[in-house]
Amino acid sequence: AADSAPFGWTRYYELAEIEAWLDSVLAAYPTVTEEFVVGQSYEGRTIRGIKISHKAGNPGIFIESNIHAREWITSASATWFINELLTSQEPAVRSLADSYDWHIVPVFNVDGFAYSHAKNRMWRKTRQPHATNECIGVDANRNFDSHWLENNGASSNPCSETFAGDVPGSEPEAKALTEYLQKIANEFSVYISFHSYGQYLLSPYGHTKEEFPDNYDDLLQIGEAFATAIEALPYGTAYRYGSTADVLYVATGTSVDWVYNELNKKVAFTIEYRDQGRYGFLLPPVQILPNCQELMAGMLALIGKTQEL
Ligand code: ING
Ligand code: ZN
Repeated sequence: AADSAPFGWTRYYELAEIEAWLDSVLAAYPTVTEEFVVGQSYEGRTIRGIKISHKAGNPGIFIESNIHAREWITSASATWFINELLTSQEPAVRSLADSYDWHIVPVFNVDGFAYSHAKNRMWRKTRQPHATNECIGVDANRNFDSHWLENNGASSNPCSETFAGDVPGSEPEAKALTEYLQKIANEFSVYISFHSYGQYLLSPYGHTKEEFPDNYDDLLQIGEAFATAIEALPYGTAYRYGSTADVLYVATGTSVDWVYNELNKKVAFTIEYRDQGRYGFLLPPVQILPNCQELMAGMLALIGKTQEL
């Protein structure tokens, strides 16, 4: 909106700036947007989302972003994507906006994200202290109640970057998302979790590479469509695809596996954005927009293929 501070996609923003931008978007598009609240973080911040609906009764797509604090490209991409759904005049994007209800949480791990800006750029976890250990925080993407702490897919050591927590849902953020998704389970059929880095589209399962989901052939076809669309852009960026455990590593108690296994949502993916390690989590701001263009190309292909199957 004209009366708010400039916001764009040529640098990264702090939580307060992202929230102010979200407020301006909600104010500028009151008929097609609506705020929702997932819950409260450990430090008492509100975990906010935006629902974008151009038509009642559309199928829903849920996007969870920045569950890991240092993965700043994820919230930059989520805000860009929100802006595209509201402002793009491209027919393919308009169709994506008009044919689906979008539920988007641009910054899920709000405490960790604030900490990654204020104190430690490489922070990943939540910020809840442990009862008996000096180390702080849990890997929120190991804290969900699906195959929790099995198969060495997470750590029981509070000082590990992949600490699963003392119990599933120990983190108020993971517990809140679990409850919120249960509540709106009939409002979405596709779930996407934004991460960086590595350039992958990852499907279930994370918890094992000995087994694959029933619809794995479909998920691979969607992955191929996603990767092909991105590689066709002028940047030629290569994405790999497959099950998380097969192409990346075994990870248990993740949000995507929980949604797939417990909510029975058969189209559930993790996107691991740019790059492949040159800059890693410190993706230069000049790459935000190219990454976003790749997201849109990939998302159009992902949804297109899902519809076709
Ligand atoms: N990678 C993800 C992680 O949580 C992942 C990979 C995502 C595994 C979703 C399973 C499910 O470790 C990063 N870079 O965080
Ligand atoms: Zn991550």
